[in-house]
Amino acid sequence: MAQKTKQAKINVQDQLKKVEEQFETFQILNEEGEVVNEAAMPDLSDEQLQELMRRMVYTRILDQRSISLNRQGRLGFYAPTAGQEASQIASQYALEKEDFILPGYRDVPQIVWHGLPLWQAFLFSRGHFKGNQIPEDVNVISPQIIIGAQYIQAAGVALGLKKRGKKAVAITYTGDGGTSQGDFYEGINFAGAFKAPAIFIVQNNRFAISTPVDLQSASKTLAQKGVAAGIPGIQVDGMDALAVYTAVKEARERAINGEGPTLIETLTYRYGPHTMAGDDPTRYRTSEMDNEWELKDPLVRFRKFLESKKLWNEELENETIEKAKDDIKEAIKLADAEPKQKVTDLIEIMYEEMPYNLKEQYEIYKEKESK
Ligand SMILES: Cc1ncc(C[n+]2csc(CCOP(=O)(O)OP(=O)(O)O)c2C)c(N)n1
Ligand SMILES: [Mg+2]
Repeated sequence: MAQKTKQAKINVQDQLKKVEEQFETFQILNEEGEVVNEAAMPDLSDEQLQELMRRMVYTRILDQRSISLNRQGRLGFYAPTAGQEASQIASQYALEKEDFILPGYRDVPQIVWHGLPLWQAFLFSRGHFKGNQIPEDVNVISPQIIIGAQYIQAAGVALGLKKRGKKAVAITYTGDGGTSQGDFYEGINFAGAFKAPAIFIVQNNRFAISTPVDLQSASKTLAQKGVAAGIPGIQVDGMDALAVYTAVKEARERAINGEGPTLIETLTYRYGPHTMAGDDPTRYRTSEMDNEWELKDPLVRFRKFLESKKLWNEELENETIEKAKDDIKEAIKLADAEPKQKVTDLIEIMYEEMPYNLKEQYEIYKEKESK
């Protein structure tokens, strides 16, 4: 005989529902490029709006060229970015040069726009150590491959900035899958406890390789994971450059005013495969889903918005495309001109003073490489 469920004394369903309802998606531009939230419009000049568009178009070309260079065997590791431009480029655009970026493997565009020369980004892709020798005045670290690890590092960098009295933030990125990692929770919790000036971005592109986000977590939104750390969590339309920009800009202001970190979930989509190492998205995504997301495209939407203000046209678009292609050609030439890395290079750059066991190996390799 089935047991009768006892009347619960605590309404847990209601409690959870109330929390979930707090996380509405923040949007400024709809899919048609129309302003649907005038009050939230960021304070950007016409030139700044054009620059944001220019960077997104440029980055789309960089993605297309990187994919083809990878297929030609001229690049190594590459994680495609098309579809995620608003989430990536508009979030970086809200930063200042003194802010630190701690990227994941898909976040190469943000560090390039923050100042990493493109030829070095190409060398990073090839696994060449010169790709990780970030110029002194560029506040970025190398892209992290270990999912979520950069969240902890960002909390530390942010605390360091605070202790030194800097008016700057540390921003880091992970994916929807990354929010299942222990490092994710440790990072946001630590930053929350110390009111560290950090911005934690979760680029929710719906999949962790082939695992859909609703199998990844029972959490209705990923933004609400901030609640447990006592920090604000915001869900943003990640295909809307103006919404992403505004959310990050405000998070930055709160952070440098001593109000602590923010978690920002950007709802986005990667059009391409997970990486260029053999992933086939048709095995886990339907073409209906792809089409639905392509209608939300961040470039199409922002282009419509700018065209309605007479701030964008075909000529500007083509100029940007040509500039991107020229820069990429030049950068790949520079990357090719870099001498092939040797084992002795790796030993030389590792320690200020070489330990004795490495010295022995160094001599062996020096001898081998001289032949
Ligand atoms: C700690 C760790 N576990 C597993 C992997 C293998 N791995 C690489 S990417 C990935 C999926 C990540 O998905 P998500 O966080 O959603 O980011 P996305 O690739 O979609 O941008 C996994 C499991 C890894 N790199 N690090
Ligand atoms: Mg993902």
